[in-house]
Amino acid sequence: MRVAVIHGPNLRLLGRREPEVYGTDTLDDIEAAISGLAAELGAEVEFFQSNHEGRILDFVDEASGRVDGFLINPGALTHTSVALRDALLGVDRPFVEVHLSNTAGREPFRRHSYLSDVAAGVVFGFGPESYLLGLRGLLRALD
Ligand code: CA2
Repeated sequence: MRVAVIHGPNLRLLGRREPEVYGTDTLDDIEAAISGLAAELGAEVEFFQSNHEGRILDFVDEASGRVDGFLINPGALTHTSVALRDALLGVDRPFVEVHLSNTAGREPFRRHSYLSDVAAGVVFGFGPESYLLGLRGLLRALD
């Protein structure tokens, strides 16, 4: 199985700003943990991060030809992007939505996701572990 892991806007700031909300791990730390788990589970992973919505939409389309599914932390696009929802629905590959923070317990505008109802699953609130739980769930769904 091959999975593309997508990080949305501003996630490159992880570990450098707002550690009280997002923890102290950097994106590189998180990607190393994902790679380790993927190897253990016999899966291949590739990573993509962009601060640009259109680039993420293009990546979803382009990567869909070579991956079986997506693990995505859409960042703030979660709460704003019908375009990302349409892109993920359009490629006919399952995706799991993950968040570091417990979005249900934060500001009201973070409580709605344009993706959750069409995701194979959603994991939020466990910090970097959300990605690892999400990867396990996605691989199980793909099995
Ligand atoms: O909890 C998550 O993983 C979020 O997807 C993170 C997004 C936020 O907009 C979502 O509501 C929940 C923010 C990503 C930006 O990450 C930063 C990291 C450090 C400092 C500032 C932003």
